[in-house]
Amino acid sequence: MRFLHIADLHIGKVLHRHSLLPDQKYILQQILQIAKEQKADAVLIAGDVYQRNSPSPEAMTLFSNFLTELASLSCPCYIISGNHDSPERIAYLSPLAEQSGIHIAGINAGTVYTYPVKDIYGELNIHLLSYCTPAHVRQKYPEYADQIRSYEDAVRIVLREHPVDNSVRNVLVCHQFLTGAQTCDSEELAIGGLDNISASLFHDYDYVALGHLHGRQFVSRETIRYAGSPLKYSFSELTQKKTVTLVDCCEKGHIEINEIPLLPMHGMQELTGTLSGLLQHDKTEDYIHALLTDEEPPADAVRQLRTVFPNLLQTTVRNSKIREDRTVTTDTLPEQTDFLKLFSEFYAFQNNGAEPNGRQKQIISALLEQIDREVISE
Ligand SMILES: [Mn+2]
Repeated sequence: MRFLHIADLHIGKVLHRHSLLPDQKYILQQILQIAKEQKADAVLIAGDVYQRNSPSPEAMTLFSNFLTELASLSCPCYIISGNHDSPERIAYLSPLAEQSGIHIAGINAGTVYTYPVKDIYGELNIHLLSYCTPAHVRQKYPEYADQIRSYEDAVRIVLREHPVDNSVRNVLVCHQFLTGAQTCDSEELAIGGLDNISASLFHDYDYVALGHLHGRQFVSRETIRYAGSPLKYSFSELTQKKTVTLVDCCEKGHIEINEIPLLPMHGMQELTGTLSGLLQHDKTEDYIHALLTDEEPPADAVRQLRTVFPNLLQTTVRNSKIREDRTVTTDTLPEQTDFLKLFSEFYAFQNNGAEPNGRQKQIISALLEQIDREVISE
């Protein structure tokens, strides 16, 4: 049985106010092409189909077209909902989709849906478990409610209540945060990092197709893995390679894994330099984060940069005034009340020791006098 494992499509994602829908259409087309070329027996989508729980009509149309094309290839698809998805919206029309080989486990959080399939090696069970929280599982299993204090407890109970037949091969599709996995900026994890669970919960499964984290990786063993998002969804993913995971489940105990690279419509780069330096760059359609090092960047720097980088998404000024390692402490409050002197010290701190010039001092003095007057008159 040959699976194409993908996850975290985040259809409808907007990056720095730029819609990625055309990029997503492009990459989904590539995924269809890979499914066709590799003769995949099924596609597994491990959650976060959409960016928002109320996806836009355009996002829904894109996904609908993707599924329709998969069905026309007679390639079954198994889908779970992630933390970004609305389970009900993901499962919309699922009894009808089922008839075309599109299997969607949306509603009833904390429920494992099992689909038995067969190939030349025998039986294989595909288990779908959508994203679930301790609250979902307490509701599903009120008799164990007081035992469910963490995500780990929640997933342990769900899997315990759904034992697998270990004489056959078992594949689990799920969307959770595994302890020890590498994170990046575009994921939305629970605040405080309390949502992680141990890979040891998956002991009974031959392959675990994970979604949630956007960097492709395996956790604990090669067969417990995140496919990663198909596109870079933040500048923190600059150096990540995006792939789809091709999984060959041969006889029990024998799994082969290959990662097939995805080629995006736009590259992504972070460029550091002065405005005049960056303007020397060859024109590129890549998504750009420009880090300007000018001490006084002109007000229209972004407009100028766009002539070379039409897809400039972010501009950050990183000069001596904006050093990240500067900390101001207030352990010792100044005794003095000469505010002009205090301001001059602050100015020097911000400007590599340079004093404010005469004109600047005049402006500050005038402002200080005005403040004094207003405080007195109150
Ligand atoms: Mn995600």
